[in-house]
Amino acid sequence: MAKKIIITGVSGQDGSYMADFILNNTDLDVFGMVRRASKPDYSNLKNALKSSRFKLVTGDLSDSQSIENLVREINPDYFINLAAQSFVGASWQIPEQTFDVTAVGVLRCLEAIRKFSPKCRFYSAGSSEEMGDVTYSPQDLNHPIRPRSPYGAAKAAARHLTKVYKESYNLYAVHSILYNHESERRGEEFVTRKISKGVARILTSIKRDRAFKPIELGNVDAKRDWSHAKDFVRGIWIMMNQEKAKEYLLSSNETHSIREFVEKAFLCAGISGLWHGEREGEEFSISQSYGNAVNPSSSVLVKINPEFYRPAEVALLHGDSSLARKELGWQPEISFDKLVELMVLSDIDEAQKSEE
Ligand code: G4F
Repeated sequence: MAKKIIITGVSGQDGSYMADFILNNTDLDVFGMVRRASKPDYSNLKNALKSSRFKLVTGDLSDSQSIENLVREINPDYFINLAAQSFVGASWQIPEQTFDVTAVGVLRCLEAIRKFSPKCRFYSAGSSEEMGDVTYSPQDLNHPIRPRSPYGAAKAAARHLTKVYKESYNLYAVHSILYNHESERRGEEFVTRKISKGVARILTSIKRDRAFKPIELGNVDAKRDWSHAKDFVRGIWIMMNQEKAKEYLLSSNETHSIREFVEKAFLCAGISGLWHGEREGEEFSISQSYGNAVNPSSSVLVKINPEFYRPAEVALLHGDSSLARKELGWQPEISFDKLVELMVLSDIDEAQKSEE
């Protein structure tokens, strides 16, 4: 009989790439958990839904009964939790819901596994947001936990819970620190996708000689360690198939500012810009002539909007994934430049199709 895996958050970026990876590289049956929704969005699951080994099941991390029922009925060999309230910015507006889903949700999964399927291997995605106000760079697993957001605090709690359950009940339970990971499937509220979608929108306007509005961003000096999500799901699967459960950290080992992401993203669309002005008045404007194509009323590509500042910012994230590289033989295959290019070209393609 084929082995079985439950993946939570399966319609999101990480969950859908994980489902694709498992379907393409193993013969496991995949049970993708989704929340009930009146207008479900399964656009990331176009590939997975074609497979007879893929099944959608309904469950909710905030509902222990639903998790217990799924674990009891499916009796999975693996349970990969990629669901969360994952938008850091929103975690100040909905702190309780963030903590309930992101921290207590992990506890509900661990309890269900302990009670009904103790041999099942459990994984839960942790975050570099747990590092928060960093004290050194690059950060490794020894870095102190200093979260700066309700989201980061929830992920830190989930990390402790996973360790406690692993040690108390001898479960194969892994929480790994994941630095930022993006893709063409990234949610549009995250800064990278907001930029790549904005670049595609602006390019379309320039080509059609239409005026355009700039992309509005918050703190462009924050630095992040970005990888492609596909590289991370591969790393997670390697972690899940070791002799012993162990915590790892996945990162590109590079750090880049939002500012740099903006510059590269516009260059991928053939648009070069220059920063000018200071603080809230800073703008990124077109630095070259596009002949008649540029409407003189719109040359500002990016402007700062303090509305997108956070109550507390994580200024710098820069990971050190040398342990995972050494012990798991893992390393990212998609560079930062390639990641930016993939995202921008995919959004340009989408923008062009929607104009046709
Ligand atoms: O893209 P972000 O919203 O991602 P953030 O906060 O780093 O969190 C992501 O990575 C974590 C791992 O480190 C995950 F755990 C988490 O689930 C998520 O995937 O923001 C990145 C940076 C921040 O410093 C933010 O202040 O971009 C800055 N930023 C500047 N302007 C903006 C904007 N972020 C967003 N979302 N929107 C802006 O307009």
